[in-house]
Amino acid sequence: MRLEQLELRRIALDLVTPFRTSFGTESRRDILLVHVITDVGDGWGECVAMAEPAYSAEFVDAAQLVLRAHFWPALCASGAVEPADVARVLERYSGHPMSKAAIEAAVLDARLRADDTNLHRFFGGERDRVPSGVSVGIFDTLDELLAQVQGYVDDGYARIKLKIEPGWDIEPVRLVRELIGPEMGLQVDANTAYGRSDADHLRRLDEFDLLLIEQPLPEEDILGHARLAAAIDTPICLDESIVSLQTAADAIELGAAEIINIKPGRVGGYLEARRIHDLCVDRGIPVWCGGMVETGIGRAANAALAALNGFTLPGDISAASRFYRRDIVQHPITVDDGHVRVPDDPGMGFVLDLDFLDEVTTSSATHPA
Ligand code: NPQ
Ligand code: MG
Repeated sequence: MRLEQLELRRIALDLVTPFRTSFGTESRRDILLVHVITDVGDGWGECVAMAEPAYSAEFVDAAQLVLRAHFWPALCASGAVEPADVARVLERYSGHPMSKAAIEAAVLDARLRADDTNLHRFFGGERDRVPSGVSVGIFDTLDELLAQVQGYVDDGYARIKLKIEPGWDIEPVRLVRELIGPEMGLQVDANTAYGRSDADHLRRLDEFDLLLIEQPLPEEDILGHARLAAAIDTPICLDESIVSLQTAADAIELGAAEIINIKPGRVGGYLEARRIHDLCVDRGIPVWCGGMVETGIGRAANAALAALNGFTLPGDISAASRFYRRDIVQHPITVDDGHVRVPDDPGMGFVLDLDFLDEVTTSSATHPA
């Protein structure tokens, strides 16, 4: 297809409640949406970069700049573009996986809509609903944490993930395990908050029968994760460290990743995410679909990805209402009986609520091909 115009649109959405992790507290999302117009129709992608470079090096202002000044001109200069071409054309640019993922998603959305199909059919996932987990932030008090967790249990979520950091780990996990009972899936996510010398401390989590501990050590510390995996019983799952198919393969081979969290934004797109899934199936590594507090655009596509058979653990695909009072799509993801339905809407799986989208838009810039 021929690229005709790029629209970079920024929206602002308040979170229903502040979300605190080991790297900061978010109360409001400043989100970049990528809208491509082509000769076969248009498509939208969501960039999951945050306002600050804290979870990873990318941030939303940089994403907008690199897309306008580098990625869009390169794609236009390359001639006719299909979804699989995007990563190839952008390969010579280092980093910026979330920006690459967003424009690939927009091109894929346009292609799927033009072909009157959607991502679920394109990927061929066999399930039409997937178990839904919820990620729970850090609180000032244990009472607040337990009240939040009880609310999510009442909502029917299939598993709980607790954000942890030094000083907020053993006791919160102990109390939540007591609250939810021995059967319900429970896991923790440190977002790189620990160091190699914390192995003895983190081993204390072994008694709580956790599904996994996610990214305890810094992004670059593959060897540290391998050593930690050998030292504790709780399986080590990598998130931030896995930035590509190659890093996934290497981390598995080195024994650093017993489980992998797949996030399309972090690995440069849904097509690379699918390749990582396929690799993990081949290597016998369980995977689950992570989340970046997406709107309905990214949330729908994540559900289609998670319908693939290798996603054997519940993902962080929660109901839109976990984070937002109102979504920018017409059929927001809901949780029923602990599952989210894989959308059958066209393209990447959503129909935009254009009036509400306009209401929350903070800026829009268009760039010709
Ligand atoms: C993770 N996500 O798995 C992340 C990181 C994260 C669902 O736990 C605003 C936007 C706040 C994106 C907080 C979940 C966020 C965010 C955390 C992403 O590591
Ligand atoms: Mg994580």
